[in-house]
Amino acid sequence: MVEKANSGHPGMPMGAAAMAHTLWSRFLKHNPKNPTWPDRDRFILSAGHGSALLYALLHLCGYQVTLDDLKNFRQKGSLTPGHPEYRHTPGVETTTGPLGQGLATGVGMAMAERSLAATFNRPDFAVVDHFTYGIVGDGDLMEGLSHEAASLAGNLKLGKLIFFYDDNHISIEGDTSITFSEDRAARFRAYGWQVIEVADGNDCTAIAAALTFARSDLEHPTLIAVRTHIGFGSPAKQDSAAAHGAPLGADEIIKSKNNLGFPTAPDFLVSDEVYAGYGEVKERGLKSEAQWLEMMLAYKAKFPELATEWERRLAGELPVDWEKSLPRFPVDEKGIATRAASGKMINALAEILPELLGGSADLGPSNKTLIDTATDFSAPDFSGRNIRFGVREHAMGAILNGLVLHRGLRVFGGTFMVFCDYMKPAIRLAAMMGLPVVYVFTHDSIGVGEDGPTHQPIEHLASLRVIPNLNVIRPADANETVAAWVAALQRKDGPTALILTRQNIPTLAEIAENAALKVSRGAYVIIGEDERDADITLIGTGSELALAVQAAATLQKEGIKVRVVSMPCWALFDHQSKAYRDTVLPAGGRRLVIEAGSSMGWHRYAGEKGDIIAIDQFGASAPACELFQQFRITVEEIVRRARAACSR
Ligand SMILES: Cc1ncc(C[n+]2csc(CCOP(=O)(O)OP(=O)(O)O)c2C)c(N)n1
Repeated sequence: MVEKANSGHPGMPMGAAAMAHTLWSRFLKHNPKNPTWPDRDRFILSAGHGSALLYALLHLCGYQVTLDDLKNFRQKGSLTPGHPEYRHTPGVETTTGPLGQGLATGVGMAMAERSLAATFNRPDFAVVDHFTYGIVGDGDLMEGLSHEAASLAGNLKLGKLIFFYDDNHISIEGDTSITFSEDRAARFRAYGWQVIEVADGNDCTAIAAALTFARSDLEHPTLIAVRTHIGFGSPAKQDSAAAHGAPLGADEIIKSKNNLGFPTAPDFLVSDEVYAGYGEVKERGLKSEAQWLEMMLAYKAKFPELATEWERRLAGELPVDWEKSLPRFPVDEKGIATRAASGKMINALAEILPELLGGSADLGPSNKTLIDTATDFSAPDFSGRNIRFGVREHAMGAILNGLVLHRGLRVFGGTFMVFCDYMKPAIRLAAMMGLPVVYVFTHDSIGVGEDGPTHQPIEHLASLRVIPNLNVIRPADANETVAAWVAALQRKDGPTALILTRQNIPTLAEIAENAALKVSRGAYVIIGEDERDADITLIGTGSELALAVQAAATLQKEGIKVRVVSMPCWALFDHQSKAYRDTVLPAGGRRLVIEAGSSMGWHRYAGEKGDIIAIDQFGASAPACELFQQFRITVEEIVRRARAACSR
């Protein structure tokens, strides 16, 4: 495959073939004819650069991946792209390639399995009862993320999580000893994992024995550390970095095939014997799912309500009328912090949506992410809905992806907004995979105050907004916060970041009615809707909208015709019809944007004649109200700049 594509990574697939074959042909519970069977075992190739191995397995097992698809490896439009892509290739459970994320995503899947089992399983009815398997390489284990994820998995005693470690001692720059000399087995044992070592990566009997042993321990996740040889069989390139990421070369391929006792021609040869062997996998898969379906029929008869709930949750549908009893906040000048409004919303939602669970990276009390009536998700109590992620933002991001990928759950994860950078790679994958994860990012600007510039997001809004398919919603008060949650939960095809204040902000009269509809449009006029020929339009988000409203009152007294637009979400606004966008921001009008963050990107909405009040430098440590003065995010500044704009 790699040779034909003239690019890719041959070494990992050649070295890890025996462990993958043993798992897929003898242990993995899956039905290639139905890659979405809910109780299948999950498999994650965390070392995603070894994608050729996964595609070959999918083909052999009878997934909809043909020999021609293998021949088209890495080509435009093929089913077999460079790295595995979720929703692209049947049987690929998650997108991998960014090293370390696959392991953490697997932890999320194993947590989902435990959570759903705790809810739906009954004696003699194992509705959810599967393993989560995967393969990590040296690169995965070098990444800090692997520490975060493995530590949490050990703490949670995720005994049905089993990863192979492709321990081949080679990465791109050569022998791993140049950077990576700790005792990996001891490290994982210290996390609370069971570690099984297999000395010969081609000993299928030893690998099978390790798998059997791993599966018998339901108290500890297992790492099966297998000593492998990158590029196994290649006379010139085995055990060298040369086998990692470039084709071996036509001559070396012939030599390798000779060395391994394979026919040298034709290319892409699968013997009848191999197909016949994997035929049994297909048969077994069909039988396993049929048995499960039969059990589910009996389950449905015995537990009809549970069965209906199971089907609803798997389909990702929200309960009928779920929006009927959501919190509403009275107009109030003192108001409430949007993080607090979000906390009330989470608690209201927890009553309505049993599938909702989540937590924070050790900031639950600050992020207001705790569900008051729920217990912790923990080894003795997997029915718990408060996930304690610990100070592990990156793992939290990838675990959230795994929880959603499994299906059956809706999830959220919180941290201080400034630390969203620690989880960006996982947010990016959620957006790429179209997963409806909700991020609760609180403490959203210099409003953080005394904690100072390290804790005050400046460039973060801009950097989140540029991620394709991520909806970034910065609500302007408590009712917009409720509406933002509604928009996030209604989404099925991508994640949403909620950007919330630490400090109280007024609950505005202009927003109180129909907030959900308004926020779902991304931007809407809150003052001066009929004034299409206004002298100036003020555009605000989050805590700055209330300042714009106050400034508008002053300007109106001076005879200036003002419109005020609340713009909680660029992405939602960009998806509206041109006609709607033109009613909100009529062409040619003067505009002034106010947001306590980087101005980057706002020029698109401010227009040619527009002005932007923003913060393009790091913040400072002081009480928040003094910082808003210092950085000129004030009513006076808005009035001054609006007047100046109108006189130009
Ligand atoms: C986060 C991240 N950093 C860097 C890379 C680029 N990269 C791909 S494979 C690799 C080396 C991985 O080494 P190892 O896991 O030992 O793979 P092997 O050489 O055994 O194939 C690197 C640095 C990546 N894919 N993801």
